[in-house]
Amino acid sequence: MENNKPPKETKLYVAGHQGMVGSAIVRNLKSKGYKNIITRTRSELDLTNQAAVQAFFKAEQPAQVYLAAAKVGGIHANNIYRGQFLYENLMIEANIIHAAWESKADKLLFLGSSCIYPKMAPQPLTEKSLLTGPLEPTNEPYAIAKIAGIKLCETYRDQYGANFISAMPTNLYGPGDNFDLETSHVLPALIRKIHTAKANKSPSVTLWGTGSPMREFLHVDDLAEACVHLMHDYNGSEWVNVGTGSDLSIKELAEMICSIVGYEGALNWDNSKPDGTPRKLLNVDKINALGWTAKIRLRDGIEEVYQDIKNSFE
Ligand code: GFB
Repeated sequence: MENNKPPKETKLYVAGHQGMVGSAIVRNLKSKGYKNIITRTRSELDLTNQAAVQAFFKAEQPAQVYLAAAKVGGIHANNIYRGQFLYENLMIEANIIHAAWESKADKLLFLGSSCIYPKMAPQPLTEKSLLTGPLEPTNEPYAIAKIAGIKLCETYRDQYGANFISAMPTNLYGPGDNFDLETSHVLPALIRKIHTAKANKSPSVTLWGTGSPMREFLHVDDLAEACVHLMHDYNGSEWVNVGTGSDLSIKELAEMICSIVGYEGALNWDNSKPDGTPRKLLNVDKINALGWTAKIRLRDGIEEVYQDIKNSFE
């Protein structure tokens, strides 16, 4: 294992610093003493605008780039805004990766997603299963964009010798999550729905799908630690899975959230809504061997998120 830990004054650019992932990476870097972190809000820099991104990199010349900017959402948003998810993610990745190479950044970390793997690939999903079969249709556009990002890092390494690496996180949750019921991921949606059902004394709460799909959830602070670890210690061409190594059904997740919230009503399942992929548990042998493992227990992480957010629902 190599070690590229940069000096604390190294210029670091975190793209997407206002999002759940980017803000966790900034917190992690600051906690480690990094002082020269540059960021731009969406109104200051439109990452889908190639000329603007090129001008930004030319002026700032960051040494290391964390590419955490993306258009993201849960199963419904992925399925409805299919064109936007493909276009915006392709543009953001292509603009940043190309500009980072042009401005001679020493290193770049690209954030992908576990949905890049084929729907029916053997579980747990190893890095080797990429491009071995068809994707889950509900998030195929997002997955194709993320696969393109991985391939940009891989091919810029092959052709130009750029030290660009990729991490593939599983489903994430944590502070700064999106709690909008139309566009959010399942975990924040369930927290909100179950909290509201309790507050309204509703006898039941309706969740989407059958409850049988299996999902793995990683706290974003664990992901941020993994990202910084990979930036410092990993220089390989192959992308690296980042997860906890264990999963549970959506029904089990809902029951855990009911017990945290203190809701005792019934769970109804709306089968007109999609289940999505039946399972996407990541094999995390590779990142574990590189010296990182997830630390935050799911129940502890959800309790923390719930304490932080519950007063803002009213
Ligand atoms: O997190 P999620 O929206 O997306 O979870 P994916 C979807 C699963 O949770 C499905 C069930 O099985 C849904 O039927 N579910 C139950 C709900 N109730 C709800 C609810 O109220 N809201 C939501 N959102 N789901 C995502 C991709 O897939 O995985 C992204 O959309 C990304 O692209 C992410 O890759 C990692 O886990 O299916």
